[in-house]
Amino acid sequence: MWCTEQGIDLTDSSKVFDRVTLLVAISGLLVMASILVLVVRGTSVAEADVSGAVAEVQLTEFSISGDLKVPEGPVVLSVSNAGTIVHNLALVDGPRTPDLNAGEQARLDLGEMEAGEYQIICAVPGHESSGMSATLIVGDAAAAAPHTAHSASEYAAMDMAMTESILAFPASTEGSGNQLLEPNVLPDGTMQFEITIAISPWEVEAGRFVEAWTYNGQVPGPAMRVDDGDRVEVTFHNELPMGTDVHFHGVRLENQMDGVAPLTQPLIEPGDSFTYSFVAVGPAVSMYHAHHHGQLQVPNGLFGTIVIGDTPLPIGRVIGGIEVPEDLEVVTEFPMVLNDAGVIGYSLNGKSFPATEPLAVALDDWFVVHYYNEGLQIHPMHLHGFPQLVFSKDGYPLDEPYWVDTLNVAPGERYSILVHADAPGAWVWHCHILNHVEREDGMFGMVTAVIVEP
Ligand SMILES: [Cu+2]
Repeated sequence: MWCTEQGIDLTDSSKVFDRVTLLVAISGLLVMASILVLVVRGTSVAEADVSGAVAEVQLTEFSISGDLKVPEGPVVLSVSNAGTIVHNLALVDGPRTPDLNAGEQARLDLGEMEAGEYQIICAVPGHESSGMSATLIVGDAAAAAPHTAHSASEYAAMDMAMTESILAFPASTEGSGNQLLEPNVLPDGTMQFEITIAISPWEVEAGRFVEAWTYNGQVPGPAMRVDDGDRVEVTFHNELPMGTDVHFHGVRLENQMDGVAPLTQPLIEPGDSFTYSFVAVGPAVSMYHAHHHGQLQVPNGLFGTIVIGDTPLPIGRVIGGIEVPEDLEVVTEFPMVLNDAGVIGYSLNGKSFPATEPLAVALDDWFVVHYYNEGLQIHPMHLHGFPQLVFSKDGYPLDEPYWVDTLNVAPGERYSILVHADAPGAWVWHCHILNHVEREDGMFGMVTAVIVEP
């Protein structure tokens, strides 16, 4: 008898009664618990189905997607980081999730919300301007559809804003980047440069100052120009609140000068200095920028250009039926450094339109532009009026130069182009991703112009 084996004496009737009572009680509890689970599950499913108040939102590089239309009332976002790097989700001027590593989730309780459009962004520096911005529509979707919501007076205001923003060009601002840095020439001919890295105010557009991360207080940092074969020493003094390093992107040098802490050198700690030395190998059209936390430091302003020697031009050749004269003189070499993130945002040479610098030339001049993309996105650079002859990629002269009117420049890439200014006028020059250059309050960002005097 199993009960006896378990030590219960079946001959004792009171003990048997106790045991039965206990079993009944346990069974009852289990049934109650099951009912409770069903009720709870039923309630939560009903809430999601009927009110839609818990919306699923996914974060990736660099977009925000998911259920971005929710009913009026209490709104809770279930936020998942489906990307590969850290993101968060913030209601502009409202609550935000903690930083979420790849694969992590969090709930963002936005409380009671009235019908309308609300902006939600990733607040990690640089991510909003890279595309992590979306509109959360609360309530009647029809009331919030962006292209039907404008009244005639709102369209008229948009017309005026666009006109005014364009007429403000070129707006003057404090500071300009790419200033030629004079070397100290040592007795043995070494070209010695000194650069201080610090956070300094930078006027991106008229009246809008940001806390930029700068080389010698400029964005882009000072331009360095050396000859093929020069011995070069560049000393960087770190006055940032964090460590940094400097990678010479596109310059041939020894591994220990490659600027990748802690792999090739120790981190340059705050208050410390580091000297990079190399023998310049040209021709090169190159950049220098932070490598350590580049996702933060570079978009915020830590980038500059270094050109070694002269890249040969395809003079005296006929390319695509167009002759490039043997005796042409290049009137200027214009650096065009692209950025799209961080505190600087969409910009050309550290400035946002209408504060961008126009390029002024005379009729029939030939000029060279070096494009450098230090941003996080591709930018198809379109010049009105003139074809661009691409003669060098990443500083390497092309055997087969080619003509374009729009040139796609990816992050890290450099292209060198030759232009013949053979028609007078103010010719707009801009990235052709239209929301990199225009928004409801007018033209901004990656636009400038070539102004050809007759
Ligand atoms: Cu662009």
